[in-house]
Amino acid sequence: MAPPTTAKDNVLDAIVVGAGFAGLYMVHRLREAGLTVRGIEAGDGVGGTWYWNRYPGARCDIPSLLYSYTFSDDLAEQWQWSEKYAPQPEILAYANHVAHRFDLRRSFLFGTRVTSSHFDDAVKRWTVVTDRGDTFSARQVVMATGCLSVPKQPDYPGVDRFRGKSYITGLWPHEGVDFTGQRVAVIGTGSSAIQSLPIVAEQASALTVFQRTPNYSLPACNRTLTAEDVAAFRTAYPEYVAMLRMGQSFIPVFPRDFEPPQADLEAIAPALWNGDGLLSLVAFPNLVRSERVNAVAANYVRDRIAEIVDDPVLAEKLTPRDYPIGAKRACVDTDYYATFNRANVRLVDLRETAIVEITETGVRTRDETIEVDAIVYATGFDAMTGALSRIDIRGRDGLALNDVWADGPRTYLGLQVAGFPNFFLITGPGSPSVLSNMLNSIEVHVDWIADAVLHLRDRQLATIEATGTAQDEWVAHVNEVADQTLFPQANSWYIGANVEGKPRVFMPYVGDNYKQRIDAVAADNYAGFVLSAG
Ligand code: NA7
Repeated sequence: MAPPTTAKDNVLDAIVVGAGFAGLYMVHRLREAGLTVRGIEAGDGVGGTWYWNRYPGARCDIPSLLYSYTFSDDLAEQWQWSEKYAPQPEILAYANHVAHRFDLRRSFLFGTRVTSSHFDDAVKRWTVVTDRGDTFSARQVVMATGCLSVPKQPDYPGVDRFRGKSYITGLWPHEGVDFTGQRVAVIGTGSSAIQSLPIVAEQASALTVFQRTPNYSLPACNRTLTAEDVAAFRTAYPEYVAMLRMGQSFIPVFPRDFEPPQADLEAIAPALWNGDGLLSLVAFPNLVRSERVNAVAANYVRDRIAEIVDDPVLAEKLTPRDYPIGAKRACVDTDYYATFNRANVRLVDLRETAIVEITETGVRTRDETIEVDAIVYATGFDAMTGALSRIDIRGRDGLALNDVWADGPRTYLGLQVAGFPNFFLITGPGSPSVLSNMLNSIEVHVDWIADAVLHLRDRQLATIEATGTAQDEWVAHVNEVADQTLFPQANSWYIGANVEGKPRVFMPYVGDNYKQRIDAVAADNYAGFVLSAG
């Protein structure tokens, strides 16, 4: 580990935690504005979730042309995606390209974790400490720590006893893994498992999949991007960016109270199978608000599973029945359901049995022991709050963020927490975040935060801090709009249900016109925030 930085470098305008897409752009914006900024990143390189999630088949579930920054026309012009849904190595290469192009690496400390961040009211500055002994003093702290950056650690009895190889999808070895000829267990059937299983199944001699909840997955219909695809996107690009800047979606979305007759819905449903993936769900009229509409889409997917999977009993086990489609993040796959037709693939339904322990040689359920050479834990993340809860964050008067959030995260606009001046979240709870195109939401937040910081600087103000009242009202609004949807009906990571003991609170914001709202707040002299001269 490198020695701590020297004291002369350590008094800064801003600290940015994380070098994923959010941290990279945040550092760029603040540095361009002439601020002194230090980024701190636990990994040894940029890319965030795309640095860690190197499991086979990892790729984005939003089309690559849209899963791209829009802040630089030159960047958009130069970068060429090869596939409709880019694979992880290419997305990581994109992050590296951005870091190189804007010379961002020199502002980051890599291989370094922030352990604490405390606000000192006397000097209106944050003291940020890292695991290698650095101490920084910063006016602003921006947490670009990601929504899916803390993988759940397997906690079955006996996990450490296993003599084969164990892997966590979110912490995949950089050198890759070859499962050829091995007996492999994969635990979990979320997006990471659904993307990786078809590839693991081709290599393994035997693959056993442990499923707790069946998932809705839509076919990616992934393919190489053609010159025509790229040209069409370039033609539409100015309009696309103009819509984003106005806070509108480029994806055609029906008005929320638009409920076509049953026959029309059934005519729309096949669009779920055309490769638009999550965009086809977003475009489905009133999908997350109407049980009747949702049932049409869900039944369409259920029928496709029955068609694809040869064994009807197995097909039924793979079919989600007890939660609405889209209420838990749907997946986008290549040959996921068909993989279960292979002779070397077996499903263990954890609704019929349970994993009792991991033994030295395999996985023991209530009914049998399945001997394996390798276990892949594809069991998800402590989402949205996990990275923040692992840092000792204290605001005014020593107030601990973990105490404030003991019953679930509370923010104003997803951007700030009352009692934590000059402390910002990017794509935090209470913002659209994981229910939007993350690259777009990151840009919206980074621009808003950068503008707020520059607003303070230009007026020689010391702090910006959300008021408790504004925060209470926002939290009530976030809950109210979530309660008008079907989202609370699923035990998803959106609601913290996948982590034992985590408060059950719906975290993303599902209301309309989010960007217009936060822009209006800024235009109204940061209504709901207190700006102080210090
Ligand atoms: P997810 O979507 O949280 O999936 C995790 C899977 O692991 C899911 O099927 C879980 O079942 C299952 N799980 C979690 N804990 C256990 C235990 N203890 N035993 C058995 N099964 C378990 O994470 P992913 O990494 O796949 O995807 C995360 C996001 O990355 C994804 O949504 C995309 O945005 C990209 P459950 O459904 O909780 O019953």
